[in-house]
Amino acid sequence: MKYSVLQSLLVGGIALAATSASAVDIYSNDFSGASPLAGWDISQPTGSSAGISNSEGNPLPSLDVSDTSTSAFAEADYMVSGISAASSSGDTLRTSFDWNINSFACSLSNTAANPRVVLRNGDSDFVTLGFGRRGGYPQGVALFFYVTESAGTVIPTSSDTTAAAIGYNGSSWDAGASFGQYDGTTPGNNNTDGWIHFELNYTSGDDTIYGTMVRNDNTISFSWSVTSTTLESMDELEFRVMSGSASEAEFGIDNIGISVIPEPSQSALGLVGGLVVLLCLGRRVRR
Ligand SMILES: [Ca+2]
Ligand SMILES: [Ca+2]
Repeated sequence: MKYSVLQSLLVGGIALAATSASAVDIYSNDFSGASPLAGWDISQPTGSSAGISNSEGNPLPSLDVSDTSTSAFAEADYMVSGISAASSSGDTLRTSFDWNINSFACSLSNTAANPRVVLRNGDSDFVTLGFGRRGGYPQGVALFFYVTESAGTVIPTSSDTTAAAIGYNGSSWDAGASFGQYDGTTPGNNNTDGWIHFELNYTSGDDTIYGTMVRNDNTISFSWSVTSTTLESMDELEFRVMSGSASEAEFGIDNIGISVIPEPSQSALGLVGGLVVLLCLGRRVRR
């Protein structure tokens, strides 16, 4: 009996040791703190705004962007530091957040004016997630989230749909990826079924970023080529939320989480494995 208690303690200790090598939190914000926008740089020219919403959130409150101007856009930026200090070769940077687009209106011909979240490394766009619309899809005009690098080429065209539209394979949409058709000239007529969860993973030194979009019960995977960099050299990662100049939109961001996932250490795994073997042997001997 004493032995099984000891065994339980040891197994618990090993489990703790194995999980303690998990994520190092760098930044998180559910916008419920006393100063939820501390450190954020907000730009909200006439007709657009970015600030805390106490009427929408997952749960309340959230960061809300409202843009009713067809010439201006709102922007909220946060410079995330501490990634380089927390990282070493092989580690993975994980960025996650929830996104809810309540309304969106944009001309089909507009090619650079969508609501989007941009991760920037230094002065360069690292990866962009946006919400846009485009003709030429199986169901005609389609709404979708897309992934690309730079905001300059944000709307996928009918020639690069497979590369950029999330959950589109060139002829059909994955479950949960299409947002259907609507009259894009009127804002306020597009509800995307609530909060959609995004997660982006980038392993130091890789040239691809991997993401998932979870909408209702559907998980849609995507990836995009990025300019290779190391997390050890990433002094600051800018988390940029913005609406589009020529478009109108109202959307929310919530539950931002940025963390570094250490590469599993071979020696640590070996140590855990060895302890488990010793425990099993001990159990046999004592029986
Ligand atoms: Ca919240
Ligand atoms: Ca605008």
